[in-house]
Amino acid sequence: MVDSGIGGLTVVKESLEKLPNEQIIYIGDTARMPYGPRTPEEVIAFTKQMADFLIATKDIKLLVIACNTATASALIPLQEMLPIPVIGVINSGASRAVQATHNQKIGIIATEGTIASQIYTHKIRALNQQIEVFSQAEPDFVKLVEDNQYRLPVAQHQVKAHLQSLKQANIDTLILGCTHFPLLRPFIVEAFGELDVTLIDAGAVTVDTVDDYLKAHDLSAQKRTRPHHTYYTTGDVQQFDRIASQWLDNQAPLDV
Ligand code: DGN
Repeated sequence: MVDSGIGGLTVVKESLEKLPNEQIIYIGDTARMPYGPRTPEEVIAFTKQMADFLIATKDIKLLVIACNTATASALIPLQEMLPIPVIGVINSGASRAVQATHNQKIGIIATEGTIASQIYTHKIRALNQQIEVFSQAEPDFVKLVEDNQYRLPVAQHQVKAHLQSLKQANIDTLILGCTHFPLLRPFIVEAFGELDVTLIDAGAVTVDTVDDYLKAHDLSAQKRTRPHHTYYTTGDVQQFDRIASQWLDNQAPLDV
């Protein structure tokens, strides 16, 4: 599994619950994040480097691009270049949101790269042309998470202020189109107040797609005693370990 930083850990968390027999090897490219403002060529090159490392040294059977920004640019190129199956987070998030909306108004928050690609809008419209899509880039939210400020009042205020326009748009479904954003979920829920908005965690719903794929291709791991998971970061190991242990509720030190 790869991400630009710690955001993909939201996908890891879901995988640990839903796919307990699978061994996870994760890379967060924290040293080169954020990916949001980078060119598609850079994002493809960085994602390919991580994938090559995992294939060459860890013999992985499937790659999950646990990052919307990287999925938007690199999913198709990597599916063509790599010898193993590659699953991204956008298709699953878009189709789950289309199933969830009743008033045909879907909001998307993501990085500037994902929003600029318009990939969510295209996927949603391909499934249902009647749906109105309201997209909003939220690069500052990624920083709040990576700086470990995601539970502080500063995050609460920013989230509330930034989501006002989506609240006024009367959406009933919001795609968390960046794998960092589920860490801000309590503040996002609070920002919509009395409005009943269904949050779609694109990364988390992707785990169901991974499960289906593994079963359909007879690739699911056999039940075994506690698979050993490994986490890599290209950045600060201690900061990564601090946030990862906290988010994954891990009492013992992680293998970072
Ligand atoms: N977590 C990443 C995503 O889902 O788009 C991007 C974070 C970033 O690099 N800006």
